[in-house]
Amino acid sequence: MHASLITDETIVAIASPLAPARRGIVRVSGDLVVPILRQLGWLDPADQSTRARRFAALADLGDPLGTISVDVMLWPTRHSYTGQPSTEIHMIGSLPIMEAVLSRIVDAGARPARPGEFTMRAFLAGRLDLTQAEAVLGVIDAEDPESLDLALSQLAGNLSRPLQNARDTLLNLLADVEAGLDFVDEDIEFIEDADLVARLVDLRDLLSEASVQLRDRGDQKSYLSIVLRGLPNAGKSCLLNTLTRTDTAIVTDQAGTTRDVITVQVQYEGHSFSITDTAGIENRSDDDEDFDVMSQAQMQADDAVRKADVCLWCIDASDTESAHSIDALTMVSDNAKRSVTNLLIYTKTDLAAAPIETNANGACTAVSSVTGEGIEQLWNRLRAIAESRDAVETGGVIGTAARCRDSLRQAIVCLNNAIASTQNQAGHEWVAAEIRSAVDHLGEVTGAVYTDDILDRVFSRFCIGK
Ligand SMILES: Nc1nc2c(ncn2[C@@H]2O[C@H](COP(=O)(O)OP(=O)(O)OP(=O)(O)O)[C@@H](O)[C@H]2O)c(=O)[nH]1
Ligand SMILES: [Mg+2]
Repeated sequence: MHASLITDETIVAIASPLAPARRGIVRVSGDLVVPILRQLGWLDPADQSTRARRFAALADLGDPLGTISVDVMLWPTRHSYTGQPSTEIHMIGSLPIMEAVLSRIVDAGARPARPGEFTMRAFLAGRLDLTQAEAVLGVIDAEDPESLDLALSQLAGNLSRPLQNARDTLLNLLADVEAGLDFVDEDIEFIEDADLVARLVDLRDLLSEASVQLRDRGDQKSYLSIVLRGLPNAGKSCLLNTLTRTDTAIVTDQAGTTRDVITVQVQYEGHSFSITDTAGIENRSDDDEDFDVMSQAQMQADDAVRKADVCLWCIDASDTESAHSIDALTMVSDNAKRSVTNLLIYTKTDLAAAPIETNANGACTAVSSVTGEGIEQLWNRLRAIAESRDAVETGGVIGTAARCRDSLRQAIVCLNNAIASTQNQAGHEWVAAEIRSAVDHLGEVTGAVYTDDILDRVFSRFCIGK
């Protein structure tokens, strides 16, 4: 059994960020909460109230910290987030103080919590279902407004509620079919075949719709966006064409060919990428006749870099002044969005006077669009970035979507089998078996049926204190 499933121990953790802050919170959950507070002298033994309440207490933290005043929130009964007696001790957000409070509580009988253990208890107490528990994780992890929105709406149950209803309807249908099985000799039918098929078809369509919604969510950010940036004539457009195996971008030997940003989608070994070509980096003065066009092109390009996951800074290896161009590029890349992965790409290596030094981790790659040299290495590097990003996202909302979609797909297969069995008059025991597996698969989505393995995967990703 997963260790965190043992819920009769009282657990404690620092629940606020482990950094100096105005307020710090230490959270405790379990049957010993009230005895511990009494033992530490933070709760008056005469106070037997069962109401949730908030009060001030003096915490003696020993030398050198002395006595500090803390704010105690107490849920003495099972009406709490975790479904157990719980308390939160609020204090100044100083790490040594939070740690001292935590160790006093451990000395009094609690044990340090494992990651996600509070949320796990909330789930086991029926306060949350699995999709909501994952949504809590999504809220904690959400990096951008869209994933935060998605996580919050999942937390509100907009995904799990309709599926929960579908599962209940299926259970009723199953009861009807199974009741009929008991009376098969008497030829009593609790549900007509035509009615059964109609109801199964309705449910299947509902699940298919949910599955499409999930796919849209899951695919929202499943591609890696790459932008090409560099001085005019660096070979960016040529590289776009090579990477996408198209002739999308115009390539000429004149500097300043590309103006508009051009994006091409491409698949490489099962990963989706979008590659964006931009105008070369140029400083124009307002005397130039195409100043407006150029400055708009620069703005569009900067915007593309801000939105991208990876920026390929292209440097012409045949350009003897490339050292100078590196300076220019470093400057620009410093200004670019900090979460973008910057890779240095030497282009036109077939024209380079001397071999280019690249580094092993792929942060700097030498390529030639003419000979194809280095293109595979570049792809490998991009694929590795896509994979590591997928791994991170599987930890969040996208992971929920993928897991739910898989269970939904299996539920739909079962319902299709049930429909076919009914239409072919294969016997209601077959139909019942298929409906039962569909119920189980739907249960996996909302956590009504759960295995240690799923729980482990979901909760081990939480941070301690959540
Ligand atoms: N030999 C060689 N020539 C290249 C290579 N890549 C690009 N070129 C040439 O370099 C010139 C500029 O290439 P482009 O791809 O248009 O350069 P760019 O960076 O898009 O230029 P702008 O759009 O003006 O900013 C063209 O004449 C290309 O044929 C390469 O790998 N090897
Ligand atoms: Mg170009």
